[in-house]
Amino acid sequence: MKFLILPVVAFFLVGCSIEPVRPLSVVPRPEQLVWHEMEMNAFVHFSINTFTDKEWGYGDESPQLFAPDSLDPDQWVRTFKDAGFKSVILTAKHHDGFCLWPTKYSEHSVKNSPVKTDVVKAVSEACKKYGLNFGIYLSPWDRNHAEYGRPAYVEYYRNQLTELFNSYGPVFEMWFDGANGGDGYYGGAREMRRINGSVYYEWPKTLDLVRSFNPEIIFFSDAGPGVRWVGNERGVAGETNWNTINPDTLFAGKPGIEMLLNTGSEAGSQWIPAETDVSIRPGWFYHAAQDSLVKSPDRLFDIYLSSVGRGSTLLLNVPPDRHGRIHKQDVAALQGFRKKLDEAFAADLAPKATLSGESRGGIYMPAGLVDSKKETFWATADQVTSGELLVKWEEPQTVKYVVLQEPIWLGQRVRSFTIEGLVDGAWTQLAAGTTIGYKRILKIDPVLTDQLRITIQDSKECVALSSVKIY
Ligand code: FUL
Repeated sequence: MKFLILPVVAFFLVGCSIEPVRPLSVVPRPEQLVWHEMEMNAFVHFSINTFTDKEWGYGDESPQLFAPDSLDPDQWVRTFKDAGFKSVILTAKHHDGFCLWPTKYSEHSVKNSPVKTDVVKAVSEACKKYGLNFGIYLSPWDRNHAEYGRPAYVEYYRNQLTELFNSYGPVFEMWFDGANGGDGYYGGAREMRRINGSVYYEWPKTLDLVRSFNPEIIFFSDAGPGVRWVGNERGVAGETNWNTINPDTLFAGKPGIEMLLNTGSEAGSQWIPAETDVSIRPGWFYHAAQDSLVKSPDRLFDIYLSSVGRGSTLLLNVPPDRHGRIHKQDVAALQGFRKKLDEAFAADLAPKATLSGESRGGIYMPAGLVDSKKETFWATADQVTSGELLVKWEEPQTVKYVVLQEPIWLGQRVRSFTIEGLVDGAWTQLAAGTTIGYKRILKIDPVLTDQLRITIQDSKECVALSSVKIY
């Protein structure tokens, strides 16, 4: 009996003496954590523009023009699933006002097209079939609607949200596009209608309405509140990328706003991470003339490194063609991209190394970086805001990528770090960076080494890393 009890008591005493790492004042909500873990989502721009070769329809296009001859949302979602995407966000309505579902609030919809298929339903069902989350883009700017710019349109917009959430849930992310170019058809008025977006749409009321359908929904808009725009459409998150930002500093037209969105702010009052939206083609919609301009697997891999690899989430747009299918050029690019991901991150070298470094002990030892348990990770004692981690192999290894993660459920803390390798007996810097956040992928010139030194030079509070992977 004694033998059993003593180790248990000893473990209990040691365990008790180690204070858990305190969370910072700004941390993600549980649904934001889930969003971070998704890493790659697909965006689908499909509308009447697909058939008129436009990016922004004027709003006067006849629904008769919407005529895919072999519409196949199952093929879209299967393609995304195979490529590793975790969700699909669909343009249920773009700026031209054409609705991809048979809404009862407008005649400008698929119900008056030759096809009649409820595309929103078909995509949401394919998502269920393949185990992907489903998200909705519903353009606030509507160039078709006669009442746009007046209170009746805001009511129409809310009615549509209610209809969508009641018919096609669950919806994990709601995408509110900030664009408003002014002129449009507007029920035949054909005029300029400028609005003050933050006042006109009465967003707080609309968000409350949507939350009544799904309290955990992630809202995208340039300024959040769920996730923010990354500040460009090139697929590039900030090398410094704080998940925190002050939302009241984010207003359209503010000088430098794109840069601020790109980097976030270290002292930000809210957790509003950057979502990196970019298209696989030059345009957001399909244009046959761009078939030869589909981004290559190499280019997509670079975008992955500059988005997911910088602690952001990638939202890659892949627009279906006029047949209603993902074009073979795009399918091939996605397959090549998947292959590159699988090859680059095939075998993690970290678990076969010995990891050492000063820690606060208990469940916070370096070994916790390579186990799959979330609650064990590497952390230093309180007040110790820098630290060194030594990674040592018995045999030299060729290293090409280092992947670091912070336990962001406790906030984001790392301000700067370096990675060095022992090459020909001397420590050589291989990479350096500022923020880590949910994930940071460092691509390094392939190097043969039996030791790496990862130094967290500066951290907001005690150092904490949740995972290290080496390829
Ligand atoms: C922009 C829109 O104007 C584009 O057409 C596209 O939908 C892009 C994702 O957002 O603001």
